[in-house]
Amino acid sequence: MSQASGPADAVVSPQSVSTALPQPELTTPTVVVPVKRSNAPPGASKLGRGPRRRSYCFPRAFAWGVATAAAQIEGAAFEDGKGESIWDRFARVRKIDRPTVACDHYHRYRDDVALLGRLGIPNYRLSVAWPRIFPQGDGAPNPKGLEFYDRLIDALLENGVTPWVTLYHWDLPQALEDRGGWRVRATPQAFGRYAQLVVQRLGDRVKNWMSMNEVLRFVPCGYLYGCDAPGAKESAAVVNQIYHHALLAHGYAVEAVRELGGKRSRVGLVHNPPVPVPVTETATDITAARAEYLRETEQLMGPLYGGSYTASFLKRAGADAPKVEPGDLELISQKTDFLGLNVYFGEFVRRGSNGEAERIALPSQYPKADISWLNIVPQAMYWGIRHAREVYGVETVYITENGAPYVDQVLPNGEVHDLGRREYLRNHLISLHRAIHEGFDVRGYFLWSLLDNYEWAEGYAKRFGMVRVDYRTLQRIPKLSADWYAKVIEENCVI
Ligand code: PNW
Repeated sequence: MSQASGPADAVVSPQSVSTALPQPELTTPTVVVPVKRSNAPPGASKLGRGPRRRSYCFPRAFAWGVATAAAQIEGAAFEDGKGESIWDRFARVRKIDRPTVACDHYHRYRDDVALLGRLGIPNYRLSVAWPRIFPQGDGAPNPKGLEFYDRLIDALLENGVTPWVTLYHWDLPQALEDRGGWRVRATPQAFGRYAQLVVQRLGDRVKNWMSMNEVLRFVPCGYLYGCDAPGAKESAAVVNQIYHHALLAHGYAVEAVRELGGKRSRVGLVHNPPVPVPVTETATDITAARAEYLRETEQLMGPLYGGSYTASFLKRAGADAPKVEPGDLELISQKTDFLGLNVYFGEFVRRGSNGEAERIALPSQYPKADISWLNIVPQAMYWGIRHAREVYGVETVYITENGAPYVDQVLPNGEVHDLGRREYLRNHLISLHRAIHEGFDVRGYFLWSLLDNYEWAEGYAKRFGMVRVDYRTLQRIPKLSADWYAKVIEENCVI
């Protein structure tokens, strides 16, 4: 099947699927140097104008940016009235690194925003800390919390940086966890009230909203395996109900943006589907990869894009299926403006001898970044975008996170030559370019992350930043990848 044709075999009926993919206008390469016959390499004359010097240029309006999250950079965990979050509690109880100071962005935000401006980063994805706004999760808001985000947004705009705001990036107020957390419907309802207040307060300056970050990570890790906050290990029935509540929270956020965000405001979910990459790009392996993608994502994407839980999910869940109240699925499946995709790695899939999808285990020497789960599979960028379109009819996509941790060395001259990260990013951008070139509607890319930061249960040991943070002095040092990325943005091409 040609990639440019419609999702003929979409499995879940999507919101509205046009048959032809839009063809974005790619900017013409800025440097096209005709090769003179005299010094041309053998055979070059057959290429007409000579070799193109720029192969990977992006659409004119493409939104380049970097991403962070409140709990990972802000610190000031108990200042100016902020309430305790489940991460403050979890880290203390587990005796692991705590987010109490992190990058001290709460006090250094002006410098960090000025750095964004200096590097020429036009878009910045941040999150609002719910416990800063509602220290008890609900009830009376904290004026000082709101004032902080006022100042931050104003500073971004003054520096020519467009803010993109995530409403929930995992820092649930501990007070709500104590009352049942995501297990109870009261939490998505409280989230709805929080979303309304934030959209009302910042909506005059913020037009790009993201509801929830990575439901597929915080639910299983926080409530099934216990590896992330709040560290619970619940039954399948409770976990399925939690997924449903997270979807409801997304729905309330969409409603808040539609009602209070003003005309030009846009909203989407940030999703982290596993990405099955077909071992060969043949119809059989692609079909297998797609089947695997559907199985791994239908619990969320069925309700979001099809307005119902799929029959195959309900069959698998059996008696553990979530309880759904009238109106829930309408709230959840409201049309959004884009889907955010966080892409870090992929898994290889082929059609097995029994005709079913088969995952191929990676050999021990397969390349990895400096964290157990990050196998380097740049093709995941392309396939993550293509599967979303072909399986669920997703039209507009932003890459809301992509990046990798490496052990960085500060050289005697103070520089950090993080070429591992640079190659990772560069190869993923080339794969992203392929998707755009084939006509998929990808409008932007956010590098994870601006700064080295608090990598959740992994603490400060894992560095994802394009800017190094010295956790002793809190000094920031842009790495080679930051300078490189700034030039990519300036040229609008992979360089
Ligand atoms: C995302 N995995 O988390 C989050 O959105 C960020 O807050 C985080 O810092 C970043 O990616 C890097 O980890 C993930 O195990 C955590 O596959 C774990 C996984 C994926 C994403």
